[in-house]
Amino acid sequence: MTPTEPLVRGGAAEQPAVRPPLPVKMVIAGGFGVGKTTAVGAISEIEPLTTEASITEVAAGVDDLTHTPAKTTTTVAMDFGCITIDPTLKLYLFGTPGQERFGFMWDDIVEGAVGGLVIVDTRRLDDCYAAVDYFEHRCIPFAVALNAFDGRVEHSLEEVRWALDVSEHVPVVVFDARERGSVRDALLVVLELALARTEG
Ligand SMILES: Nc1nc2c(ncn2[C@@H]2O[C@H](COP(=O)(O)OP(=O)(O)OP(=O)(O)O)[C@@H](O)[C@H]2O)c(=O)[nH]1
Ligand SMILES: [Mg+2]
Repeated sequence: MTPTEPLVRGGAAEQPAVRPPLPVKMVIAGGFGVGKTTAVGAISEIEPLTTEASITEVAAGVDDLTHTPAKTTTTVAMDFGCITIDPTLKLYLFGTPGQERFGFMWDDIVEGAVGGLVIVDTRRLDDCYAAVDYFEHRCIPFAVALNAFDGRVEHSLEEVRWALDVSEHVPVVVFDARERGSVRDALLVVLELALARTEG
């Protein structure tokens, strides 16, 4: 066959295979009610799989709903969604449950992930320490995304960086968990980190 001859001669078997996009697992983590399920739902190209349970009166006494009074459900296992970044890469998103009592599931959810996005509500910084610690201790690349509830964040990026005591290599970005483009940009920051890790 000369170089100018087409690869396809009629038989399907002779057609060059089109590779499916590379599947990449990423975790959306953070404290209770910071917007993890919202973020997965905003970006997923499939109907996201959710495991929401109603917040009972008993749980409402345990979980702080002060800043999210409209919240009526909570994730009890995980969120799942996906987004094709380009023809070569597809992100599979796994959202963690936010409540501490479901922390035992995190290892299973994070297994095999290239990185994580830790969502933070700047009105309740304390709630995200556990998630930040989790990724730091396991040396999993992660970025911190400040969810701009009601369009604003309570502290500057530098103040949050200082309060969380994250290394200068950890990107801190502001985003809106309800906005598809905003979530996409935040995920791309994590992806870039993960790629740099594999190349480095
Ligand atoms: N105003 C505003 N509300 C938001 C934003 N993101 C999430 N919410 C609301 O905040 C509440 C919490 O969102 P969820 O997505 O359920 O939070 P979560 O982190 O998945 O919560 P758990 O799984 O229970 O830990 C919901 O009532 C959302 O509608 C945001 O960016 N701005
Ligand atoms: Mg949730």
